[in-house]
Amino acid sequence: MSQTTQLIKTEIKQNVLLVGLNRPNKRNALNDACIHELDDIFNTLPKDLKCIIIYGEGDHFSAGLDLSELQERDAMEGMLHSRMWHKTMDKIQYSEVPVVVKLHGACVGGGLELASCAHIRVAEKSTFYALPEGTRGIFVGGGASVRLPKLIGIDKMMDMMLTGRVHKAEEGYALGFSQYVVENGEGMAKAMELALRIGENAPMTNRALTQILPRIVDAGQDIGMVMESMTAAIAQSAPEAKKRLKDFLEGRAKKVGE
Ligand code: 1HE
Repeated sequence: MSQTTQLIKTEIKQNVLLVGLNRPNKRNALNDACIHELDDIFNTLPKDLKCIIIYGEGDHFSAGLDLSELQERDAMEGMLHSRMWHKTMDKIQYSEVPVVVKLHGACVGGGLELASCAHIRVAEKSTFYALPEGTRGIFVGGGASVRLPKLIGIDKMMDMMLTGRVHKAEEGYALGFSQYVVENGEGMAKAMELALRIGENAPMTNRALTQILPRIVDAGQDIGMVMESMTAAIAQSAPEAKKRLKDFLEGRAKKVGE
């Protein structure tokens, strides 16, 4: 499967869905139509998919919200617009299969909000992170208030919003923006390597990670522990888990680190 609309490219390679933001001349600024297309893609994921990689065409991952669409909205429209982003970003965060995002160039504003929904972030050294909302006189609306402090801490987000501070890739890696940082031009190969590795996991484990772990974290200790026990019990009762455990005990499975 390979499809290019004006705004988003999709292609499947080895059961990995590649989703390319495709407005390079607008630095992959995300207009409403882009968000609707992303929403459609996550509503209709093909069967047997192992992983998803989101990336940006051109020199940047994404310049964030398409600011040209912001000018005419009243308060209610602004609220609905933000909630529309939330709905789509939630679908990405709680996706049936894990999402890897490959970053390069600008990963700012709504682009960073999109990247924050992914489960693995691979940043090329050209990547830079910023929240220009602070200096544009607006506020984040795509979920950054909730997701970003979990990655980098509220104080780092506060600094970015208040002072316009920009973090480069390697510093961003140390701060928690990405789990991987690679040389320019090597991000897609790394993302694919990770996607294929992720795809070897039992689907139940991957679902537990994308759909349950973030909710356990949000639930608080008491409820979270019960949710963990239930998830552990369900996961280990699956035939796939029993087979994998048997394979290990009989010397057929990889050891840790192999
Ligand atoms: C855009 C946008 C955009 C570029 N909306 N059109 N985000 C920002 O505040 C970031 C704004 N963008 C930039 O700071 C720069 O464009 C970049 C640093 C990302 C890249 O710079 P550069 O020199 O490569 O590109 P450029 O010349 O600035 O932009 C090329 C074109 O893209 C130009 O249009 P053109 O018709 O004159 O060619 C720009 O106007 C256009 N463009 N970024 C619309 N963002 C859910 S709430 C989220 C809230 C936010 O995300 S706020 C943060 C918005």
